[in-house]
Amino acid sequence: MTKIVLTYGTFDMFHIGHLNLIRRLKSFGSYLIVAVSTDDFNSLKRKKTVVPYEQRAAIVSAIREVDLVIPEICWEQKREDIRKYDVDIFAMGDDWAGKFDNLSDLCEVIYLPRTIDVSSTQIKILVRQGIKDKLLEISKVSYKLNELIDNVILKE
Ligand code: C2G
Repeated sequence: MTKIVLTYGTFDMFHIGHLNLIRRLKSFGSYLIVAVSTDDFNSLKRKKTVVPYEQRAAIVSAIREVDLVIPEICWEQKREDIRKYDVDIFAMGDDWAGKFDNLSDLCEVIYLPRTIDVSSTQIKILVRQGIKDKLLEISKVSYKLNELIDNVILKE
């Protein structure tokens, strides 16, 4: 008997936390639907993303465990999606624990532990820090070069 699982997310800068969740979700059912937040909806969520919706959706739909990707365009679509796709289990990471219990009249609602020490935000911070370190290195080299120009070349 087909058991249908549904989850929602931004899935920006796809990482192991997203993959762990998707793999765990597939163990609960035989058909996994992932609703990926559109760029417009992310603006509504006040969530800045790096990767545009089309690419985020393409990456998620390429994952073996994912059977269908749909766009998430608003908070309110969940009830309609659950009915439309005859969902048995609605699931999210536990940073959302309790937030969607109101859907439990339509289907089972479960929250799974997040993967610790990884998030799109952390990845962005690490990348920014790497760029800052590189720029600092470049400025030191250019300072040395200027000194060289002053001391050697201009002195002749
Ligand atoms: N997640 C996780 N472990 C992480 C990071 C994220 O398990 N280290 C889970 C989140 O709990 C969520 C899913 O991966 O269930 C997607 O996370 P985000 O892309 O951050 O999605 P979010 O912005 O929480 O959007 O209507 C619901 C929202 O669209 C959820």
